[in-house]
Amino acid sequence: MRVLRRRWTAVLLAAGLALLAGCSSVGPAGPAAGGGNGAAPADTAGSEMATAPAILRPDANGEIRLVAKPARLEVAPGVEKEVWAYNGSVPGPEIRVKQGETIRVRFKNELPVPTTIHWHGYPVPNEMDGVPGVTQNLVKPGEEFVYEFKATVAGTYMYHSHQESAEQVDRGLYGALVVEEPESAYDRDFALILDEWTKAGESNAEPAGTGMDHGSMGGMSGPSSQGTEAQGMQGMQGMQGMQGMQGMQGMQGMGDMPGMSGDTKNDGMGSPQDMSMPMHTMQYDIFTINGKSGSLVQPLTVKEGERVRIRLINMGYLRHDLHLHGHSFTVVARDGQPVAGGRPLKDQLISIAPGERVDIAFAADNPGTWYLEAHDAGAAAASGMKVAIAYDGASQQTGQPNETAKLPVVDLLNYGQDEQGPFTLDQEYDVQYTMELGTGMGENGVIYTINGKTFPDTPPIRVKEGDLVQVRIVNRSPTDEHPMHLHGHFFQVLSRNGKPLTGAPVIKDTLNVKPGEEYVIAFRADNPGNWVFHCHELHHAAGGMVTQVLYDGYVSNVQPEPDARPE
Ligand SMILES: [Cu+2]
Repeated sequence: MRVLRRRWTAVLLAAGLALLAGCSSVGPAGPAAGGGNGAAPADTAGSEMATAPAILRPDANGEIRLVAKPARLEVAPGVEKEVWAYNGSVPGPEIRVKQGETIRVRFKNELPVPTTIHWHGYPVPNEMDGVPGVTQNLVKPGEEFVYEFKATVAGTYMYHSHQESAEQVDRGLYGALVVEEPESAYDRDFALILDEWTKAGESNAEPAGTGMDHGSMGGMSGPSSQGTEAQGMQGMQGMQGMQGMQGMQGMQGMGDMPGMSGDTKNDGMGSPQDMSMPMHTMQYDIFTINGKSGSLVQPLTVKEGERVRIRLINMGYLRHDLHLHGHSFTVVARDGQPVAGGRPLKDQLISIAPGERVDIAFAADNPGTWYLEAHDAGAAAASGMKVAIAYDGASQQTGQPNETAKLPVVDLLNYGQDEQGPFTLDQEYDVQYTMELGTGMGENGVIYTINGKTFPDTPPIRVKEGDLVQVRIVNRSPTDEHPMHLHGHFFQVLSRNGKPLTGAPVIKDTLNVKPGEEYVIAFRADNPGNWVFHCHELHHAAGGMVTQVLYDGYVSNVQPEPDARPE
Protein backbone atom coordinates (compact mmCIF):
# COMPACT_ATOMS: atom_id res chain seq x y z
CA MET A 1 0.00 0.00 0.00
CA ARG A 2 1.25 3.40 -0.87
CA VAL A 3 1.93 6.00 1.66
CA LEU A 4 -0.71 8.66 1.52
CA ARG A 5 1.17 11.63 0.28
CA ARG A 6 0.51 14.77 2.05
CA ARG A 7 0.27 17.93 0.11
CA TRP A 8 1.21 21.06 1.86
CA THR A 9 -0.49 24.12 0.55
CA ALA A 10 2.11 26.23 -1.08
CA VAL A 11 1.92 29.90 -0.43
CA LEU A 12 4.17 31.36 -3.01
CA LEU A 13 5.92 34.39 -1.82
CA ALA A 14 7.44 36.93 -4.11
CA ALA A 15 9.92 35.10 -6.24
CA GLY A 16 12.68 37.46 -5.34
CA LEU A 17 12.57 36.71 -1.64
CA ALA A 18 15.16 33.99 -1.68
CA LEU A 19 17.47 36.22 -3.63
CA LEU A 20 16.98 39.12 -1.27
CA ALA A 21 18.05 37.09 1.71
CA GLY A 22 21.09 36.25 -0.31
CA CYS A 23 24.16 34.46 0.85
CA SER A 24 25.33 36.29 3.85
CA SER A 25 28.83 36.53 5.09
CA VAL A 26 30.37 38.13 8.09
CA GLY A 27 32.34 41.05 6.85
CA PRO A 28 35.18 43.08 8.29
CA ALA A 29 32.85 45.51 9.98
CA GLY A 30 31.70 42.76 12.26
CA PRO A 31 28.28 41.20 12.29
CA ALA A 32 26.83 41.75 8.88
CA ALA A 33 23.67 40.55 7.28
CA GLY A 34 21.36 40.79 10.19
CA GLY A 35 18.62 38.36 9.48
CA GLY A 36 17.59 39.34 12.93
CA ASN A 37 15.88 37.33 15.51
CA GLY A 38 12.43 35.96 15.09
CA ALA A 39 13.11 35.77 11.38
CA ALA A 40 10.50 33.09 11.08
CA PRO A 41 7.61 33.99 8.87
CA ALA A 42 4.41 34.80 10.67
CA ASP A 43 2.34 31.83 11.71
CA THR A 44 0.22 31.64 8.64
CA ALA A 45 -1.33 28.44 7.47
CA GLY A 46 0.26 26.33 4.82
CA SER A 47 3.82 26.17 3.67
CA GLU A 48 5.75 29.10 2.44
CA MET A 49 8.66 29.00 0.07
CA ALA A 50 11.80 28.57 2.08
CA THR A 51 14.16 31.51 2.06
CA ALA A 52 17.93 31.43 2.14
CA PRO A 53 19.38 31.01 5.61
CA ALA A 54 19.88 34.26 7.50
CA ILE A 55 22.49 34.86 10.12
CA LEU A 56 20.88 34.69 13.52
CA ARG A 57 22.46 36.12 16.65
CA PRO A 58 21.03 36.35 20.16
CA ASP A 59 18.42 39.11 20.49
CA ALA A 60 18.36 41.86 23.11
CA ASN A 61 17.21 39.31 25.68
CA GLY A 62 20.06 37.01 24.76
CA GLU A 63 17.68 34.58 23.11
CA ILE A 64 17.61 32.84 19.80
CA ARG A 65 14.22 31.74 18.54
CA LEU A 66 13.80 28.72 16.34
CA VAL A 67 10.53 27.44 14.96
CA ALA A 68 10.31 24.18 13.07
CA LYS A 69 7.48 23.96 10.56
CA PRO A 70 6.70 22.73 7.07
CA ALA A 71 7.75 24.79 4.07
CA ARG A 72 8.57 24.35 0.42
CA LEU A 73 12.02 24.62 -1.08
CA GLU A 74 13.23 24.92 -4.64
CA VAL A 75 16.35 22.75 -4.39
CA ALA A 76 17.25 22.82 -8.07
CA PRO A 77 15.85 24.84 -10.97
CA GLY A 78 12.28 23.67 -11.33
CA VAL A 79 12.48 21.09 -8.52
CA GLU A 80 10.39 21.97 -5.49
CA LYS A 81 10.30 19.83 -2.38
CA GLU A 82 8.14 19.73 0.68
CA VAL A 83 10.55 20.36 3.53
CA TRP A 84 10.65 20.78 7.25
CA ALA A 85 12.44 24.00 8.02
CA TYR A 86 13.78 25.99 10.94
CA ASN A 87 12.56 29.59 10.68
CA GLY A 88 11.37 29.01 7.15
CA SER A 89 14.72 28.22 5.58
CA VAL A 90 16.75 25.15 4.63
CA PRO A 91 19.33 25.11 6.02
CA GLY A 92 17.91 26.83 9.08
CA PRO A 93 19.44 30.15 10.10
CA GLU A 94 23.18 30.23 10.57
CA ILE A 95 23.39 30.67 14.33
CA ARG A 96 26.40 32.76 15.31
CA VAL A 97 27.55 33.58 18.81
CA LYS A 98 30.79 34.89 20.24
CA GLN A 99 32.92 32.56 22.29
CA GLY A 100 31.92 33.02 25.92
CA GLU A 101 28.30 33.94 25.15
CA THR A 102 25.45 31.83 26.39
CA ILE A 103 23.41 30.12 23.74
CA ARG A 104 19.78 30.13 24.73
CA VAL A 105 17.51 28.78 22.03
CA ARG A 106 13.79 28.97 22.54
CA PHE A 107 12.55 26.26 20.25
CA LYS A 108 8.94 25.83 19.15
CA ASN A 109 7.77 22.73 17.35
CA GLU A 110 5.13 23.50 14.73
CA LEU A 111 5.65 20.24 12.87
CA PRO A 112 3.02 17.53 12.78
CA VAL A 113 5.45 15.18 14.56
CA PRO A 114 7.61 15.27 17.71
CA THR A 115 11.21 16.36 17.35
CA THR A 116 14.33 17.56 19.23
CA ILE A 117 17.46 19.57 18.39
CA HIS A 118 20.98 18.19 18.76
CA TRP A 119 24.01 20.53 18.81
CA HIS A 120 26.32 18.44 16.69
CA GLY A 121 29.93 18.51 17.83
CA TYR A 122 29.34 20.91 20.67
CA PRO A 123 30.10 19.48 24.13
CA VAL A 124 26.87 20.60 25.79
CA PRO A 125 25.64 19.46 29.21
CA ASN A 126 23.94 16.11 28.73
CA GLU A 127 20.39 17.35 29.26
CA MET A 128 20.88 19.84 26.37
CA ASP A 129 22.12 17.25 23.86
CA GLY A 130 18.76 16.74 22.19
CA VAL A 131 18.67 12.95 21.96
CA PRO A 132 15.09 11.87 22.64
CA GLY A 133 14.64 9.10 25.15
CA VAL A 134 18.28 9.46 26.19
CA THR A 135 18.92 13.09 27.17
CA GLN A 136 15.47 14.67 26.97
CA ASN A 137 11.84 13.97 26.28
CA LEU A 138 10.36 14.66 22.88
CA VAL A 139 9.24 18.15 21.99
CA LYS A 140 5.72 17.38 20.82
CA PRO A 141 3.78 19.35 18.22
CA GLY A 142 2.90 22.74 19.67
CA GLU A 143 5.41 22.46 22.52
CA GLU A 144 8.45 24.59 23.34
CA PHE A 145 11.82 23.62 24.71
CA VAL A 146 14.65 25.92 25.75
CA TYR A 147 18.18 24.77 25.00
CA GLU A 148 20.82 26.60 26.98
CA PHE A 149 24.56 26.19 27.23
CA LYS A 150 27.68 28.29 27.37
CA ALA A 151 29.62 28.64 24.11
CA THR A 152 33.09 28.16 25.51
CA VAL A 153 34.63 26.33 22.53
CA ALA A 154 34.95 28.29 19.30
CA GLY A 155 34.43 26.52 16.01
CA THR A 156 32.10 25.22 13.33
CA TYR A 157 29.23 23.04 14.51
CA MET A 158 25.75 22.25 13.35
CA TYR A 159 22.33 21.66 14.75
CA HIS A 160 19.81 19.14 13.57
CA SER A 161 16.91 16.97 14.64
CA HIS A 162 17.85 13.80 16.48
CA GLN A 163 14.38 12.23 16.43
CA GLU A 164 14.09 9.74 13.56
CA SER A 165 16.96 11.76 12.26
CA ALA A 166 17.52 9.81 9.06
CA GLU A 167 14.17 11.15 7.98
CA GLN A 168 13.90 14.49 9.78
CA VAL A 169 17.36 15.70 8.77
CA ASP A 170 16.72 14.55 5.24
CA ARG A 171 13.63 16.75 5.15
CA GLY A 172 15.68 19.82 5.99
CA LEU A 173 15.89 20.12 9.78
CA TYR A 174 19.47 21.30 10.05
CA GLY A 175 21.59 24.42 10.21
CA ALA A 176 25.04 25.74 11.03
CA LEU A 177 26.18 26.78 14.50
CA VAL A 178 29.26 28.97 14.52
CA VAL A 179 31.00 29.94 17.74
CA GLU A 180 33.25 32.83 16.77
CA GLU A 181 36.64 33.58 18.28
CA PRO A 182 36.80 36.97 20.04
CA GLU A 183 38.91 38.34 17.19
CA SER A 184 38.48 37.03 13.69
CA ALA A 185 41.52 36.73 11.47
CA TYR A 186 39.26 36.84 8.41
CA ASP A 187 37.48 39.48 6.39
CA ARG A 188 34.93 37.02 5.03
CA ASP A 189 33.53 34.07 6.87
CA PHE A 190 31.13 31.75 5.06
CA ALA A 191 29.40 28.56 6.18
CA LEU A 192 28.40 26.11 3.46
CA ILE A 193 26.27 23.08 4.25
CA LEU A 194 26.43 20.14 1.87
CA ASP A 195 23.43 17.83 1.44
CA GLU A 196 21.70 15.53 -1.01
CA TRP A 197 18.12 15.44 -2.24
CA THR A 198 15.96 13.43 -4.58
CA LYS A 199 14.10 14.58 -7.66
CA ALA A 200 11.44 11.94 -7.15
CA GLY A 201 8.86 12.29 -4.41
CA GLU A 202 7.32 15.38 -2.99
CA SER A 203 9.65 15.46 -0.04
CA ASN A 204 12.96 13.88 0.78
CA ALA A 205 10.92 11.57 2.96
CA GLU A 206 7.27 10.94 3.58
CA PRO A 207 5.63 12.02 6.79
CA ALA A 208 5.67 9.33 9.43
CA GLY A 209 2.45 7.58 10.19
CA THR A 210 0.37 8.92 7.35
CA GLY A 211 -1.46 5.84 6.41
CA MET A 212 1.30 3.33 5.95
CA ASP A 213 0.03 -0.18 6.26
CA HIS A 214 2.40 -1.43 8.88
CA GLY A 215 1.82 -5.00 7.99
CA SER A 216 2.61 -4.70 4.32
CA MET A 217 5.83 -4.76 2.40
CA GLY A 218 4.12 -3.19 -0.55
CA GLY A 219 5.09 0.28 0.50
CA MET A 220 8.68 -0.57 -0.07
CA SER A 221 8.30 -0.53 -3.81
CA GLY A 222 8.18 2.27 -6.23
CA PRO A 223 10.44 5.08 -7.19
CA SER A 224 9.93 7.01 -4.02
CA SER A 225 12.46 9.23 -2.45
CA GLN A 226 14.97 7.55 -0.22
CA GLY A 227 14.43 6.54 3.31
CA THR A 228 10.77 7.13 3.17
CA GLU A 229 8.25 4.46 3.81
CA ALA A 230 10.43 2.33 5.99
CA GLN A 231 11.21 5.24 8.20
CA GLY A 232 7.58 6.00 8.64
CA MET A 233 6.84 2.50 9.77
CA GLN A 234 6.76 2.90 13.48
CA GLY A 235 7.42 -0.30 15.25
CA MET A 236 9.02 -2.11 12.36
CA GLN A 237 12.44 -1.91 13.84
CA GLY A 238 13.87 -4.59 11.65
CA MET A 239 12.99 -2.67 8.55
CA GLN A 240 15.21 0.20 9.39
CA GLY A 241 18.18 -1.40 7.78
CA MET A 242 16.55 -1.30 4.39
CA GLN A 243 16.70 2.42 4.16
CA GLY A 244 19.95 2.69 2.37
CA MET A 245 21.36 1.25 -0.75
CA GLN A 246 24.77 1.58 0.80
CA GLY A 247 23.89 -1.31 3.00
CA MET A 248 22.81 -3.38 0.08
CA GLN A 249 26.14 -2.88 -1.52
CA GLY A 250 27.84 -3.92 1.63
CA MET A 251 25.97 -7.18 1.80
CA GLN A 252 27.94 -10.34 1.49
CA GLY A 253 26.93 -12.29 -1.53
CA MET A 254 25.09 -9.46 -3.21
CA GLY A 255 28.08 -8.13 -5.03
CA ASP A 256 27.06 -9.72 -8.26
CA MET A 257 23.57 -8.33 -8.37
CA PRO A 258 22.82 -5.84 -11.12
CA GLY A 259 23.63 -2.37 -10.02
CA MET A 260 25.57 -3.58 -7.01
CA SER A 261 28.80 -2.07 -8.10
CA GLY A 262 30.60 -2.37 -4.81
CA ASP A 263 32.10 1.01 -5.51
CA THR A 264 32.80 2.50 -2.12
CA LYS A 265 33.10 5.99 -3.45
CA ASN A 266 29.77 7.64 -2.94
CA ASP A 267 28.33 4.24 -2.54
CA GLY A 268 25.74 3.67 -5.12
CA MET A 269 25.43 7.19 -6.32
CA GLY A 270 27.11 6.47 -9.59
CA SER A 271 24.22 4.93 -11.37
CA PRO A 272 21.02 5.18 -9.43
CA GLN A 273 19.04 4.23 -12.47
CA ASP A 274 20.63 0.81 -12.34
CA MET A 275 19.12 0.08 -9.02
CA SER A 276 15.95 -1.73 -9.79
CA MET A 277 15.75 -3.31 -6.39
CA PRO A 278 12.31 -4.55 -5.39
CA MET A 279 12.24 -2.03 -2.58
CA HIS A 280 12.56 1.67 -2.44
CA THR A 281 16.01 2.84 -3.24
CA MET A 282 17.98 5.78 -2.08
CA GLN A 283 18.35 7.85 -5.18
CA TYR A 284 19.99 11.05 -4.15
CA ASP A 285 20.27 12.79 -7.47
CA ILE A 286 20.47 16.44 -6.44
CA PHE A 287 23.48 17.62 -4.47
CA THR A 288 23.08 20.95 -2.72
CA ILE A 289 25.06 23.71 -1.06
CA ASN A 290 22.98 25.57 1.52
CA GLY A 291 19.84 23.94 0.19
CA LYS A 292 20.38 24.87 -3.45
CA SER A 293 21.81 23.11 -6.47
CA GLY A 294 23.33 24.30 -9.73
CA SER A 295 22.46 27.80 -10.85
CA LEU A 296 20.45 28.42 -7.66
CA VAL A 297 23.55 28.35 -5.48
CA GLN A 298 24.36 31.88 -4.34
CA PRO A 299 27.89 33.01 -5.23
CA LEU A 300 30.28 33.96 -2.46
CA THR A 301 31.41 37.53 -2.93
CA VAL A 302 34.94 38.54 -1.99
CA LYS A 303 37.23 41.50 -2.61
CA GLU A 304 40.81 41.34 -3.71
CA GLY A 305 43.13 41.35 -0.74
CA GLU A 306 40.67 39.86 1.73
CA ARG A 307 41.31 36.85 3.94
CA VAL A 308 38.52 34.35 3.42
CA ARG A 309 37.36 31.49 5.62
CA ILE A 310 34.94 28.88 4.37
CA ARG A 311 33.38 26.50 6.85
CA LEU A 312 32.45 23.33 5.00
CA ILE A 313 29.81 21.27 6.75
CA ASN A 314 28.54 17.92 5.54
CA MET A 315 24.96 17.41 6.67
CA GLY A 316 24.21 14.81 4.02
CA TYR A 317 24.70 11.06 3.97
CA LEU A 318 27.43 10.88 1.33
CA ARG A 319 31.07 11.85 1.40
CA HIS A 320 31.98 14.77 -0.84
CA ASP A 321 35.38 15.70 -2.25
CA LEU A 322 35.71 19.43 -2.84
CA HIS A 323 38.04 21.36 -5.10
CA LEU A 324 38.79 25.06 -4.71
CA HIS A 325 39.80 26.59 -8.01
CA GLY A 326 42.31 29.34 -8.54
CA HIS A 327 43.75 29.62 -5.05
CA SER A 328 46.05 27.88 -2.69
CA PHE A 329 44.49 27.42 0.71
CA THR A 330 45.11 25.92 4.10
CA VAL A 331 42.91 23.80 6.31
CA VAL A 332 42.51 25.72 9.56
CA ALA A 333 40.05 23.54 11.46
CA ARG A 334 38.75 19.97 11.50
CA ASP A 335 35.37 19.43 13.18
CA GLY A 336 35.63 22.97 14.48
CA GLN A 337 38.93 22.43 16.26
CA PRO A 338 41.89 24.53 15.09
CA VAL A 339 44.72 22.99 13.10
CA ALA A 340 47.99 24.90 13.37
CA GLY A 341 50.65 25.14 10.70
CA GLY A 342 48.85 23.50 7.81
CA ARG A 343 50.84 23.54 4.58
CA PRO A 344 49.32 25.38 1.63
CA LEU A 345 47.31 23.14 -0.68
CA LYS A 346 46.44 23.63 -4.31
CA ASP A 347 44.35 21.52 -6.67
CA GLN A 348 43.91 18.87 -4.04
CA LEU A 349 40.54 17.63 -2.85
CA ILE A 350 39.15 18.14 0.61
CA SER A 351 37.24 15.02 1.48
CA ILE A 352 34.42 15.59 3.93
CA ALA A 353 32.28 12.79 5.32
CA PRO A 354 28.77 13.02 6.78
CA GLY A 355 28.86 14.87 10.11
CA GLU A 356 32.34 16.30 9.52
CA ARG A 357 33.34 19.94 9.20
CA VAL A 358 36.45 21.27 7.51
CA ASP A 359 37.36 24.98 7.61
CA ILE A 360 39.58 26.27 4.84
CA ALA A 361 41.19 29.69 4.51
CA PHE A 362 42.74 31.52 1.59
CA ALA A 363 43.88 34.93 0.50
CA ALA A 364 41.70 36.46 -2.19
CA ASP A 365 44.62 37.25 -4.47
CA ASN A 366 43.38 36.15 -7.87
CA PRO A 367 40.52 38.34 -9.14
CA GLY A 368 37.89 36.70 -11.29
CA THR A 369 35.14 34.19 -10.79
CA TRP A 370 36.17 30.79 -9.50
CA TYR A 371 34.47 27.63 -8.35
CA LEU A 372 34.46 25.58 -5.25
CA GLU A 373 32.98 22.32 -6.48
CA ALA A 374 32.50 18.66 -5.72
CA HIS A 375 34.65 16.15 -7.57
CA ASP A 376 32.67 13.11 -6.49
CA ALA A 377 33.82 10.40 -8.86
CA GLY A 378 30.96 8.66 -10.59
CA ALA A 379 28.21 10.87 -9.21
CA ALA A 380 26.49 12.84 -11.93
CA ALA A 381 24.66 14.89 -9.32
CA ALA A 382 27.97 16.32 -8.15
CA SER A 383 27.85 18.81 -11.02
CA GLY A 384 25.17 20.71 -9.08
CA MET A 385 27.34 20.99 -5.99
CA LYS A 386 29.38 24.01 -6.95
CA VAL A 387 29.49 27.54 -5.72
CA ALA A 388 31.05 30.50 -7.50
CA ILE A 389 33.56 32.66 -5.69
CA ALA A 390 33.03 36.01 -7.33
CA TYR A 391 35.42 38.92 -6.84
CA ASP A 392 33.74 42.25 -6.49
CA GLY A 393 33.98 44.07 -9.80
CA ALA A 394 35.47 41.16 -11.71
CA SER A 395 33.74 40.78 -15.00
CA GLN A 396 35.48 37.85 -16.56
CA GLN A 397 34.85 34.21 -15.84
CA THR A 398 38.33 33.00 -15.04
CA GLY A 399 37.62 29.52 -13.83
CA GLN A 400 35.74 26.71 -15.53
CA PRO A 401 34.21 23.74 -13.75
CA ASN A 402 36.18 20.52 -14.12
CA GLU A 403 34.30 18.30 -11.74
CA THR A 404 35.27 15.07 -13.46
CA ALA A 405 39.00 15.73 -13.19
CA LYS A 406 40.76 13.28 -10.93
CA LEU A 407 42.74 15.11 -8.28
CA PRO A 408 44.62 13.87 -5.24
CA VAL A 409 42.81 13.89 -1.91
CA VAL A 410 44.56 15.59 1.01
CA ASP A 411 45.27 13.30 3.94
CA LEU A 412 43.83 15.56 6.62
CA LEU A 413 44.80 13.18 9.42
CA ASN A 414 48.50 13.76 8.74
CA TYR A 415 48.46 17.51 8.35
CA GLY A 416 49.59 20.58 10.24
CA GLN A 417 52.42 21.32 12.58
CA ASP A 418 53.83 18.38 14.56
CA GLU A 419 52.83 18.78 18.14
CA GLN A 420 52.09 16.63 21.15
CA GLY A 421 48.36 16.20 21.71
CA PRO A 422 46.55 15.42 24.94
CA PHE A 423 46.80 11.63 24.45
CA THR A 424 49.33 9.06 23.28
CA LEU A 425 49.05 5.48 22.09
CA ASP A 426 51.15 3.99 24.85
CA GLN A 427 49.82 5.75 27.92
CA GLU A 428 47.64 3.96 30.48
CA TYR A 429 43.90 3.99 29.85
CA ASP A 430 41.18 3.29 32.38
CA VAL A 431 38.79 1.96 29.79
CA GLN A 432 39.57 0.22 26.52
CA TYR A 433 36.83 -0.70 24.09
CA THR A 434 36.93 -2.29 20.68
CA MET A 435 34.16 -1.27 18.31
CA GLU A 436 33.71 -3.53 15.32
CA LEU A 437 31.42 -2.07 12.70
CA GLY A 438 29.55 -4.39 10.39
CA THR A 439 26.83 -4.78 7.82
CA GLY A 440 24.58 -7.79 8.00
CA MET A 441 21.22 -9.25 7.24
CA GLY A 442 18.59 -9.03 9.95
CA GLU A 443 15.23 -10.72 10.03
CA ASN A 444 13.70 -8.00 7.93
CA GLY A 445 16.52 -6.50 5.98
CA VAL A 446 19.94 -4.98 6.18
CA ILE A 447 21.30 -4.15 9.59
CA TYR A 448 24.32 -2.11 10.67
CA THR A 449 26.02 -3.51 13.71
CA ILE A 450 28.44 -2.63 16.49
CA ASN A 451 30.11 -5.74 17.83
CA GLY A 452 27.50 -7.83 16.08
CA LYS A 453 24.53 -6.14 17.71
CA THR A 454 22.07 -3.41 16.80
CA PHE A 455 20.94 -0.58 19.07
CA PRO A 456 19.70 -0.74 21.80
CA ASP A 457 21.42 -4.12 22.27
CA THR A 458 24.90 -2.87 21.40
CA PRO A 459 27.35 -3.07 24.32
CA PRO A 460 27.83 0.40 25.85
CA ILE A 461 31.12 2.00 26.83
CA ARG A 462 30.92 2.30 30.62
CA VAL A 463 33.04 5.02 32.18
CA LYS A 464 33.55 6.96 35.40
CA GLU A 465 34.07 10.70 35.38
CA GLY A 466 37.76 11.39 34.87
CA ASP A 467 38.51 8.11 33.09
CA LEU A 468 40.86 8.05 30.14
CA VAL A 469 39.12 6.07 27.44
CA GLN A 470 40.63 4.42 24.40
CA VAL A 471 38.48 3.05 21.60
CA ARG A 472 39.70 0.93 18.72
CA ILE A 473 37.29 1.25 15.79
CA VAL A 474 37.42 -1.36 13.03
CA ASN A 475 35.19 -1.29 9.97
CA ARG A 476 34.39 -4.83 8.84
CA SER A 477 31.66 -3.79 6.41
CA PRO A 478 32.71 -4.79 2.91
CA THR A 479 31.89 -1.49 1.23
CA ASP A 480 30.16 0.90 3.66
CA GLU A 481 31.99 3.86 5.08
CA HIS A 482 31.00 4.68 8.65
CA PRO A 483 31.52 8.27 9.84
CA MET A 484 31.38 7.63 13.59
CA HIS A 485 30.19 10.54 15.72
CA LEU A 486 30.59 10.82 19.50
CA HIS A 487 28.31 13.17 21.40
CA GLY A 488 29.45 15.36 24.27
CA HIS A 489 33.22 14.96 23.85
CA PHE A 490 36.06 15.62 21.48
CA PHE A 491 38.42 12.73 20.92
CA GLN A 492 41.95 12.55 19.61
CA VAL A 493 42.64 10.22 16.69
CA LEU A 494 45.93 8.50 17.47
CA SER A 495 46.52 5.97 14.72
CA ARG A 496 45.20 4.61 11.45
CA ASN A 497 45.80 1.00 10.51
CA GLY A 498 48.41 0.71 13.24
CA LYS A 499 50.34 3.75 12.09
CA PRO A 500 50.59 6.70 14.47
CA LEU A 501 49.32 9.94 12.98
CA THR A 502 51.70 12.83 12.41
CA GLY A 503 51.21 16.57 12.25
CA ALA A 504 48.89 18.60 14.42
CA PRO A 505 46.93 16.53 16.97
CA VAL A 506 43.71 15.37 15.33
CA ILE A 507 40.89 16.48 17.61
CA LYS A 508 37.48 15.54 16.24
CA ASP A 509 33.98 14.43 17.05
CA THR A 510 33.32 12.58 13.80
CA LEU A 511 35.72 10.11 12.17
CA ASN A 512 35.08 8.48 8.83
CA VAL A 513 36.10 4.83 8.98
CA LYS A 514 36.39 3.23 5.56
CA PRO A 515 36.01 -0.48 4.90
CA GLY A 516 38.94 -2.41 6.34
CA GLU A 517 40.31 0.56 8.24
CA GLU A 518 41.21 0.50 11.91
CA TYR A 519 41.64 3.57 14.10
CA VAL A 520 42.57 4.14 17.72
CA ILE A 521 41.00 7.17 19.37
CA ALA A 522 41.13 8.47 22.93
CA PHE A 523 39.12 10.86 25.06
CA ARG A 524 38.73 11.90 28.67
CA ALA A 525 35.40 11.18 30.30
CA ASP A 526 34.86 14.77 31.42
CA ASN A 527 31.18 15.38 30.70
CA PRO A 528 28.89 13.16 32.78
CA GLY A 529 25.77 11.85 31.13
CA ASN A 530 24.42 9.26 28.78
CA TRP A 531 25.84 9.92 25.34
CA VAL A 532 25.28 8.27 22.01
CA PHE A 533 28.15 7.24 19.74
CA HIS A 534 26.82 6.45 16.30
CA CYS A 535 27.30 6.37 12.57
CA HIS A 536 26.40 9.69 10.92
CA GLU A 537 25.23 8.00 7.77
CA LEU A 538 21.95 8.29 9.57
CA HIS A 539 20.38 5.39 7.73
CA HIS A 540 23.09 3.24 9.27
CA ALA A 541 22.25 4.63 12.69
CA ALA A 542 18.59 3.86 12.04
CA GLY A 543 19.68 0.37 11.04
CA GLY A 544 21.31 -0.20 14.40
CA MET A 545 24.79 1.37 14.37
CA VAL A 546 24.50 3.24 17.65
CA THR A 547 26.03 2.63 21.04
CA GLN A 548 26.31 4.70 24.19
CA VAL A 549 28.91 6.09 26.54
CA LEU A 550 27.34 5.69 29.99
CA TYR A 551 28.76 7.39 33.07
CA ASP A 552 28.66 5.50 36.34
CA GLY A 553 26.22 7.07 38.73
CA TYR A 554 24.68 9.52 36.26
CA VAL A 555 20.98 9.79 36.90
CA SER A 556 18.89 10.97 33.97
CA ASN A 557 15.41 12.30 34.49
CA VAL A 558 14.23 11.36 31.01
CA GLN A 559 10.97 9.46 31.13
CA PRO A 560 10.63 6.46 28.87
CA GLU A 561 8.57 7.40 25.80
CA PRO A 562 7.40 4.89 23.24
CA ASP A 563 7.77 7.38 20.38
CA ALA A 564 11.35 8.38 21.16
CA ARG A 565 13.60 7.32 18.30
CA PRO A 566 17.08 8.52 19.29
CA GLU A 567 18.70 6.88 16.30
CU1 LIG B 1 27.73 3.81 8.76
